[in-house]
Amino acid sequence: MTVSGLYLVTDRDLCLGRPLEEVVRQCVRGGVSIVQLREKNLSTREFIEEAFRIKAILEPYGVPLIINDRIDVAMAVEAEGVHVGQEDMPYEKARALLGPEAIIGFSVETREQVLEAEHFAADYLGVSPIFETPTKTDTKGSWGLSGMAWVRKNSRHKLVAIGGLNESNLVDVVKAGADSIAVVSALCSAPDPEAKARKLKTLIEENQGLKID
Ligand code: TZP
Ligand code: MG
Repeated sequence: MTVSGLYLVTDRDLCLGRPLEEVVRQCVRGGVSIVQLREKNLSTREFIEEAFRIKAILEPYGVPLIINDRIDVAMAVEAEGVHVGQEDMPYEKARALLGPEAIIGFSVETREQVLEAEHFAADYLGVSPIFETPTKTDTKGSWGLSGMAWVRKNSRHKLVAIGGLNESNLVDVVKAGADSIAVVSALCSAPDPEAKARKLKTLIEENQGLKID
């Protein structure tokens, strides 16, 4: 599977009171390519039950399910992969547990981490955050467009950009080298997630050929 297009990262608290499943269903109808289930407050049991429900929604569309952080949950529901941050399970351990076929994404917040990740066969790097965002505030600065371009030049990996991205700025991020654009609030809090997903996906696809080298 190649990492590209529009990447939804979920946040149930930003769904304007709508069930998360409904928002995810609308997003995949609108053309989201990958979904990461990100849950910070559910019990393990609830997380697994939720992951099974989301997986059932994604399967008919062939959209892979990525579980944030929790290797055990990913294994329990046979998700396609996991996303791990710098404070989570080390990449090598996650790979050893999940095997060669799993999609494993790895967050990078500094230049040192990008260079270190060259040693890992990660399926993508999450370039995090591109811009400051109220959705996640425990971040160390932000990459900006010039940082994104630096990562593109210095990494062999597929790059998923995340943080403060929406229709007003994602074209610049694609041109700076992102293979995929990940969003939380732009989709979860959209009045019409399906229409918004369609719009963002089209913008990404229209501009993917215009990357600055
Ligand atoms: N990781 C880095 S920034 C972020 C995550 C999960 C949140 C991005 O949220 P939004 O609403 O798309 O800015
Ligand atoms: Mg994490």
